[in-house]
Amino acid sequence: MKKIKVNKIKKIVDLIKNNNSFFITAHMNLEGDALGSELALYLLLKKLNKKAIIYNNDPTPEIYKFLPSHKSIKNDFKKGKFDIAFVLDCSDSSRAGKIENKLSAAAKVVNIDHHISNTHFGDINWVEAEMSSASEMIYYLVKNLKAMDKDIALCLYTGIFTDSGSFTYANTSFNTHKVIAELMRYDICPDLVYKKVHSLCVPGDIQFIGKCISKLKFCLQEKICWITISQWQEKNYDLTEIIFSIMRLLKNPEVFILFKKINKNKTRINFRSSSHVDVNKIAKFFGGGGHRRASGTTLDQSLKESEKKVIRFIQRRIDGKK
Ligand SMILES: [Mn+2]
Repeated sequence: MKKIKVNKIKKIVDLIKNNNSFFITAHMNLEGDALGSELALYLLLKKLNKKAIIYNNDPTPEIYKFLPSHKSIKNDFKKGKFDIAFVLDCSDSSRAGKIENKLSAAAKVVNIDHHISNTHFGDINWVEAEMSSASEMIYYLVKNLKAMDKDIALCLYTGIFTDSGSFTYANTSFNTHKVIAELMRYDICPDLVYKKVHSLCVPGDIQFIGKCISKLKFCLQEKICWITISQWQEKNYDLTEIIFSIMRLLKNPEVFILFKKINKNKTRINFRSSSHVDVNKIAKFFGGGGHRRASGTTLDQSLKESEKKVIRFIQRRIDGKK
């Protein structure tokens, strides 16, 4: 287990103490960790009587509208100067979408992230690739500033819960559970968070998932398992994770892949690894990135071409390791 970078925490705590105006952003396609870490940091800064504002590229998905202070999040960037810009859960500043151009409105950019592919784009970069989530990292700032309360705890719990796959992914550590235990002191209802985040499907969704699952393909003695989806339905919640969670029930696969047709010449690809295969490297080869166990990329190619290229590459890579 790697040690937490205490010197970075101290540095950022000092920056918070010694500055006054902050803006916070996270990656496009908001999910639990992006929103949980943003809102927890926002509530922390407000509690310390600082000026703080959250600017996001995308609107907040309906399912996360149970998080405290979500209404304070803005999508239209108002002109202004800030002391600090916090960029959370972004491996690269471009992941912040249109907000990337606004980072120059701040004197300093602080990059707080847990993606192994992080490009260290900030003036200060606190990157912990071993941590479950950006929310787990923000916990240490809150703890250091002795500001934990019920609302902050709910934001952090939700971020850690979602990014660790309900504490089942390999990024769930001893420390993750220690942090969760601390957060549980603040009246968290795990059953309610689970329901808000996971119990979301309507009957049509289950039928769609069933159709996807019926198209499972395999190669290399079932070590690689994938699905190509030509009619992808973007939902307010993450069907990708639901489909992966079903694929994960399989015993043999080491790599799971979803190919989703965005349009004729655009395919979104998500990778998951169940063991030693580093899917960050695979995604990187195809111009994307992420984590060792979870990554993704988008190719400017048809669904069929993308499938052929990626599967051939992985076959070679995994076979080559033997
Ligand atoms: Mn994250």
